[in-house]
Amino acid sequence: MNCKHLPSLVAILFSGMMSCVNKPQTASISLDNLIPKPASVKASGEVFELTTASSIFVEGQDQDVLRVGQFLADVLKPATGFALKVVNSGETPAPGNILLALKADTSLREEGYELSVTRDHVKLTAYKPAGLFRGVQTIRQLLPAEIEMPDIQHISWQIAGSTIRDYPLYSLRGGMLDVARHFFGVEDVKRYLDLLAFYKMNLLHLHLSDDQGWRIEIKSWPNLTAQGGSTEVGGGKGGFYTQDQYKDIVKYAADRFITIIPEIDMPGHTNAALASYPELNCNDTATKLYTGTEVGFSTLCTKKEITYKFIDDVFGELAAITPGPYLHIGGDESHATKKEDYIPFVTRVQEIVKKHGKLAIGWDEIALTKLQPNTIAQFWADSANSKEAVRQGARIMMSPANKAYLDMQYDSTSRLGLHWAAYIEVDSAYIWNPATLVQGIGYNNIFGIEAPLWTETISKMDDIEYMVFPRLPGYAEIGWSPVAGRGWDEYKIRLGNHGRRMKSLGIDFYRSKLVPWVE
Ligand code: TNX
Repeated sequence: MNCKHLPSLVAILFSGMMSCVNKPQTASISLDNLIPKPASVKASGEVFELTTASSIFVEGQDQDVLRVGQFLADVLKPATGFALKVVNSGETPAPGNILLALKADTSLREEGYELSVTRDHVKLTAYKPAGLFRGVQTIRQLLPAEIEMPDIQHISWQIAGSTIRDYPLYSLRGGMLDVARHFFGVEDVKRYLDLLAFYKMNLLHLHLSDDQGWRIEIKSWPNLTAQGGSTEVGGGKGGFYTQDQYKDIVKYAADRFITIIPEIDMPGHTNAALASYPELNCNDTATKLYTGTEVGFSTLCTKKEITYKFIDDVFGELAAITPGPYLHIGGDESHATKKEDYIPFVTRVQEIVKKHGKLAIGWDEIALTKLQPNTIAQFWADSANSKEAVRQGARIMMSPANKAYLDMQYDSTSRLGLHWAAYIEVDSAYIWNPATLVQGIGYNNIFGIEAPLWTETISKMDDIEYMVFPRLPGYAEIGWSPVAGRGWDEYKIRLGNHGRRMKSLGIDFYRSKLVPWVE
């Protein structure tokens, strides 16, 4: 390594302890660039080096822990070229190894973890396997950014010595992907799950139906996908997930400790269903498929009994393949449904969800109805609705459109996206606090935070990545990290340093001028 070319202050910090001669290549290691920022970090001043001789020791017999160990081995392999062994053993590992173990510290709850890195070891402990998985993401981010490259990098794999104790602020944090306006296949969804997991998010809401498309196989109503899944915005060929493919997505998510929340939007946003089955329409006539981007023109026929049989069948099949506790019922922008029809409809749909053993989530308009205990309202636009939901004892999923909508343009020059709610530059996306945004909705009322990506203007994975990055890491931090000790001026430095990491992950992110990118 050429000492003149140490890339950053942080590397210089550690260069005192490292020999500048005989080291392969630059290693920029730092404790200062983690996103989301951990609850507490103490530097030890030592450096651990991962080598081809390292192994990952896993304590105990928990299969999930073993799986997390294997996940770590798998993510470290491409760039290091090391075939790290996962060793299930009770013995104390010799120096140079990584250890993963559960411990009976309930204060770490579901997702917290402790990480100790010394010259001799990397020791990751948690109360639950999910905590180990979140901690594994920290290990990835403590290694040089090249660790995310898909091929072998000849550098030394050092980790800055530290003690980290970390846990999330909110228990649900994630994204929504609209696969209805444009369809995205299983591989795209898996990549999105990988990227959510990298930033310690634990929820993916899939918007599975809308005017332009029905995207999930329902065996008792096959025309929903045969007809309703056959197109998308712009008239492309659309698509849908078979139930087996959906189960594969759910499993892939569960392997990353991510919950899938499936949404069937109703009574509005239903043209794809109305075009597939004439009997769902009040006039018994199927509508035409729709490939435009207007909203608010469709409605299920709320007065017909067959409508509730349809919903019962759809939610019955969906509940059977969704292990997570939630079903999203939509409920937004039902401008074609009279208010006096909307209220009994949503009331009854909540009962159907309950009958199938699930909890209902709906966009904030559902607060106009009587909410079942434990129903969740998703705040997107109307604070009065959301306050009404709180008054009824519901909890709020925070997705304010003018702060958290990933389909909003960054500025007026953005090549993709809409701007009806706001232009959302990277600083604006970061500078807000879910617990103080709406008067009367505080920390204890908040169920989680979610950044939705609507896809009227987005038709391929590259476009998804351009809109999602670099805003998503900010949402991940808002959801995970304590408010004290972080702020835009220091965050933008950390984000800038993630430029190389995102690039290594193959993400073509928006290079906001507000961020000092290091690539
Ligand atoms: C509003 S947000 C919608 C969606 C659109 C989105 C576009 C919400 C609950 N409904 O149907 O896709 O705006 O930004």
